[in-house]
Amino acid sequence: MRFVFLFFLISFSTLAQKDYKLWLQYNKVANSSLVSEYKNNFKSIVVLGNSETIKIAEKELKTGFLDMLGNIPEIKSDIKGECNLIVGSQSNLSSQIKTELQSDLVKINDEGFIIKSISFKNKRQIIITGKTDVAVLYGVFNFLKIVQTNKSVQNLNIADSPKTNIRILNHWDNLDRTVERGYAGFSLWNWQKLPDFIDQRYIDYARANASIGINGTVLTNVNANALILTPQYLEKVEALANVFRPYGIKVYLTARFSAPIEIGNLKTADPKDAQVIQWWKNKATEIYKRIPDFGGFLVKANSEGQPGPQNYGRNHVDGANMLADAVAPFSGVIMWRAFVYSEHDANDRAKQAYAEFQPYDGKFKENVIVQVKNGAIDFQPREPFHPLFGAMPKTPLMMEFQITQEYLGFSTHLVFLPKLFQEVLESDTYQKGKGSTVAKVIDGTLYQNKLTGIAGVANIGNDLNWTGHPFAQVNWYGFGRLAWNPYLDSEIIADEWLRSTFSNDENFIKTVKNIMMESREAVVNYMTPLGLHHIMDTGHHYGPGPWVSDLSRPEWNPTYYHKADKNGIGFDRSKSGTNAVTQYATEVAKLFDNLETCPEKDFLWFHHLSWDYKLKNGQTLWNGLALKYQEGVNQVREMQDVWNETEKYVDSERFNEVKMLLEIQHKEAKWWRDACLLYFQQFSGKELPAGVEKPTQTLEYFKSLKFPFAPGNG
Ligand code: GCW
Repeated sequence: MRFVFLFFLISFSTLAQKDYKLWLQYNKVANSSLVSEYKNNFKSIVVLGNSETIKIAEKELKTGFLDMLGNIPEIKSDIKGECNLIVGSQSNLSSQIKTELQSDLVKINDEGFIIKSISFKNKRQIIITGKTDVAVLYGVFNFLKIVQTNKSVQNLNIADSPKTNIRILNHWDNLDRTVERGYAGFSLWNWQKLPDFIDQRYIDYARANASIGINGTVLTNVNANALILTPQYLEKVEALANVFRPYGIKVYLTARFSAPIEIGNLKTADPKDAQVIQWWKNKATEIYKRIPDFGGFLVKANSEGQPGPQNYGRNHVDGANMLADAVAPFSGVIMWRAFVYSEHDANDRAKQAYAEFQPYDGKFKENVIVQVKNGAIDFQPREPFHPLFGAMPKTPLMMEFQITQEYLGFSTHLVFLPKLFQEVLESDTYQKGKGSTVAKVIDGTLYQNKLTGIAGVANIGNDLNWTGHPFAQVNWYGFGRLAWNPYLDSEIIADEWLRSTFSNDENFIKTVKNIMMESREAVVNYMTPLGLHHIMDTGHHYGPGPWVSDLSRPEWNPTYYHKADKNGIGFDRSKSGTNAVTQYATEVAKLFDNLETCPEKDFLWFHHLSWDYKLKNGQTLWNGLALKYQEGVNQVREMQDVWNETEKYVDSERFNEVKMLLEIQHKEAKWWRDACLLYFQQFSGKELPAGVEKPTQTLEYFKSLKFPFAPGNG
């Protein structure tokens, strides 16, 4: 009977679609000496405590050991015998073990964990502990990762705590299950079947997030619908919150600023109106009654047509603080977005968020955190860091990254985003002298902020593989890892993800890691090299559209951003242009302002340069630009060549998926190169340099392409 059961379990787990299992594949450990090392080090597991979270941790260990080592060690509730793996929160540990761990326990915060080999009463033990049960769960996932990545467990000594408080996914999911800028199917949240039907996916989603330390999720789109705040929907939100809670994940919602009018029958949503204030207080009370650990609200106000306090002559501070008061009694937070720009403002769009928000420094309530996109425009393949970072010392700022690839090839291009995230986090704002990196702003160490956070716009949908592209999974994974530790090297992320998702074979790791690390530069090269930005086709942002110039709002037109003309190309944000550079600290402003010191990768972001401008490598700007486009295409070819050699390491399903996707990426990289170069050539009037391939089509052809049903565009 037992045999039959085991057989069923094993065959089920091999049959289950590999893609679906994300980085939790728990492949069998191939190296036999490692297998015996593991088995000798934990002959039995002692699980202390019996909360739902601890039960999840125990189940995870069983699944992990069964899949990776072929059997489940004995599970016990006491510490007799040798070589135990002891799993439980600090409060459940014996006082002797606590004394043994004293120096580690003082190091960790409430979500931090300890994984440590100790010799206790002459017995070898491995302890996984933390101050809370969720911390223990994090410890368990991290312990399993050690086995997944085939590392030794002989002398474990890890004490690791998350460096930010709010590590959160932002789902731009609509109530009709479409996902704004989503390229992986429909929303996971099946509102029609909730609250009674709990899809297994909700549990698997929570498990995947917990495994990387994500502790919050905003279920709904920032372009919000007030209906989510009605009892009919709150009941469904409550059901999701109940599923996520034992995994340490809090639920948040987007608050539509005009909700008091739309669902509250009030005449106004003025944040200074007594009835409006009361309405939000009542709403918060109602929500917290259902969901006592509700996280709070994320708000997009007075941005791209969303309602907000300015509709009533008030400002962002008035709006944010009014909501902050409503959730404060319940320890809720307000994440107020700084993504604002206006068609009535003739100012350079890149300057508007700073101009509007910086003067509000110190004016927000304690439980407000301002959410700032990584760059001043909008999630481009490359943007210099947002000038607000470091510029609001008295206001907690949280990072907003975009995991979904709105501007980076949807879910058909392999682009390893942790490399982009790292570049931003490492940028030095110089706001408190050298070393004032964005990471230090975000984790609160630069200005000693208590409230800290990182948000990632999710790339998750109901596609079988969650993210549309098998390699887009690493962007979710990497986001979580960097939210936990914004100082992590992206190469480590690539390495551990490859091992836990595909294979530990060194030949596979080495070459595939290389192409991942290069993939971000590749997409910059074939889309927007040398600081170009926002030249995607309009609305859906699919493919190139540098020629678009007829949209009602000036800053929606690609021509606004590249400003190509007979004299040259690029947006002059230097002192002789819009002077956006002065929004940065003096050192940084100088660096960007001066062509001698401005990094070439940011040239056309900050400068309008002549086609004959000489680049550092001696090429003219025109030739250099053309060669960059070609280089991007070549890099995709290299990615294809490398991938084609991996067949022996990868299951055929994922091998073929990635192969087909890389073919699409190659086709589209050429499309980008040809369309952009043909278009810019009209202004430069110059031939393509040697080494750049002939265009595959005419400019007219590229301009004629229309995509009325491109995904993610509502
Ligand atoms: O990136 C742009 C997108 C919009 C999005 C907006 C925002 C949710 O094109 O789809 O709206 O930014 O971040 O608010």
